[in-house]
Amino acid sequence: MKYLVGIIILLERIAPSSGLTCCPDAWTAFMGSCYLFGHTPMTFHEAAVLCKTYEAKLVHIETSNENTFIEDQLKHLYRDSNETAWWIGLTDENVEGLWKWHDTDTLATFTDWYPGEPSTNGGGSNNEDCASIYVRESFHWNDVDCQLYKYYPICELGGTESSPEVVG
Ligand SMILES: [Ca+2]
Ligand SMILES: [Ca+2]
Ligand SMILES: [Ca+2]
Repeated sequence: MKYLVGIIILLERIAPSSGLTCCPDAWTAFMGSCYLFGHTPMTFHEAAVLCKTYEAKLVHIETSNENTFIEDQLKHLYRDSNETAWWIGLTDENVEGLWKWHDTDTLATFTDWYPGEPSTNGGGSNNEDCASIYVRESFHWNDVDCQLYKYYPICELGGTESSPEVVG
């Protein structure tokens, strides 16, 4: 019995709060991923590079739950820091109108575009290839020029892109 208790204590030390996502300082856990909300505005590609330095990615929002979580966090940031626009890792830079998650080349299945967005899918005179979340569009998504604007990065660590097949 003593040994068993010892082993359990040891396991707790190796894997603290097992079952919960363990995030680095300043990152926020949600459903198996960790998120970092950057406070320096930058271009889409700068944001993607920044996330990579953390071995993370510019956030992939794949579900309505994840979208609601992000939206709630951004509402707090807007209220507390007056930040107004953020990059998410979605782009149609490669093929106009094909919105893919940056880094993995996976087509977006869940989206939360603001009405009328994305606005340059047809290849208008503007070049709006990167997705953002903007306060003025009620925290819904909008495609904008990737280089012209400096928005805040949202990095995501973990999260399974190729989630294991559900057997059954
Ligand atoms: Ca995700
Ligand atoms: Ca576009
Ligand atoms: Ca747009």
